[in-house]
Amino acid sequence: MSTEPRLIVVSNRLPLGDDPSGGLVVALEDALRSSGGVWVGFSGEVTDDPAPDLQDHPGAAFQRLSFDLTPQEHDEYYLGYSNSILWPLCHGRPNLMRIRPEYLDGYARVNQRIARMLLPVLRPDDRIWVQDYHLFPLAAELRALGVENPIGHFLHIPFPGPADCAALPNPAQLFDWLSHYDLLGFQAERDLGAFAESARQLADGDQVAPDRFRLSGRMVRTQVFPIGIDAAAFITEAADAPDSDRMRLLTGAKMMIGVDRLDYSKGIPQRFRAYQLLLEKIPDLHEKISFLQIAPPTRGEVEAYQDIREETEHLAGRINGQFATLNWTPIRFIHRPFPRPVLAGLYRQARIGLVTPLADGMNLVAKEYVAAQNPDDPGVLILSRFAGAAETMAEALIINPHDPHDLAVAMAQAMRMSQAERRDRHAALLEGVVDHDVAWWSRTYLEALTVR
Ligand code: GDG
Repeated sequence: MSTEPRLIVVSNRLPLGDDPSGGLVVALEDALRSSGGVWVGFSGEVTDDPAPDLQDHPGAAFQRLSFDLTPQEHDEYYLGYSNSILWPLCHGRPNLMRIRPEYLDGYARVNQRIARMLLPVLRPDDRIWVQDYHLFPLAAELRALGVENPIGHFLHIPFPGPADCAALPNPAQLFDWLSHYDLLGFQAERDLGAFAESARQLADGDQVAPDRFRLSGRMVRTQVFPIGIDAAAFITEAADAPDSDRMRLLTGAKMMIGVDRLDYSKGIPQRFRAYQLLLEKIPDLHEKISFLQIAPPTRGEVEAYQDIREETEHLAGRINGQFATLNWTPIRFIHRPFPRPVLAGLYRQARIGLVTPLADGMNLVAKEYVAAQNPDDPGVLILSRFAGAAETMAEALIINPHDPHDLAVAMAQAMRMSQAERRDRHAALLEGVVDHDVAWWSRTYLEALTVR
């Protein structure tokens, strides 16, 4: 039996038992298994009777506390405040925010409800680890109920700078919520810097040490913990991927791949325009390069997501109309998810991995693409400087996604890069992905949370 204090993980969405597990789920389940505890989150069900449900996790030494949302809560807390205010704000798109007072009410109410349902399962020495922007107020709600346990927060997306934070109806409130945590974790130095600057300018925050802030009269520790993937598992999955899942390219073209939820932060239209420019400028590449973009749907109820879908479909159609031949489709745009092992095999087959977000907390696709490569004949990662991953993946071709010329030049460079250079860059990237995997991330975070 472990002597560590128990762990309570709270995330917006509880992973489903039969989820194709991503690295984050595996790492958090491992941490829960080693110390025991509870994973708390939304069940995914929208119902009129949202009673919480506590169950043992099948075959493991921890429990799951799931709750449903009412239709109103789903609209106001999830689609509203979380994804129509905080998401665009944190991704530098305050113009896409839809500010409505009822969104804030619903967001506060759901966080309060989660705090109340957590109270009866909490033990005095439990550590509480809150994930992401849906749950900023949770520590304040728990403290109001008398909870004194260590509470940490990890933000998976970028933290907004002062100019963007100022677009919130009440910016100081965000910092007041955050002041109730013991530890605030960020993906990148860039986010810690933005937090420090915004806290100073908008909430009288006082940086008393490199990793310590006085906020609303309380002390909060801050640290950067770049998230990783389950590298060992992904390397095996990609190497074992069956040939039958491979993409058949009639002309023997080299494949370029993009894999992203269809989100306006991911820079998909910018990527399409750069590809169009490449094909216009270098006709020699016709039939030699083929672009596969997998973009499963997400948050389709929010208007900005309907717009991005139309824009991307339109662009893909135009590029194919302009350049396709009887043997060659320049771009395949697939608006559906694929199983993880198929993705792993496609990454391995692709000569170029395109990760070009306009803003991104980390971007795990960049790390998955590197892990999936054959080290003897690896592909080239093209990475936006606006992904958190760019801070630790300098051997990628780092580009500015707003500049189609810069991106098209990188595509051409990747197409003709020598095997020796590809191997050197890949070896350096792979070392970082393996050393700083998701188990390292959760271990480092929990050690920091435990030292109070
Ligand atoms: C947030 C932050 C941060 C994608 N399509 C399919 C599929 N995926 C998987 C990818 C990858 C994951 O989804 C996407 O991860 P990202 O990191 O790219 O992006 P977000 O979803 O926006 O995540 C981000 C992350 O949190 C972790 O902290 O890195 O910055 O925005 O694993 O492989 N998986 C399957 N089929 C698909 O079609 N199975």
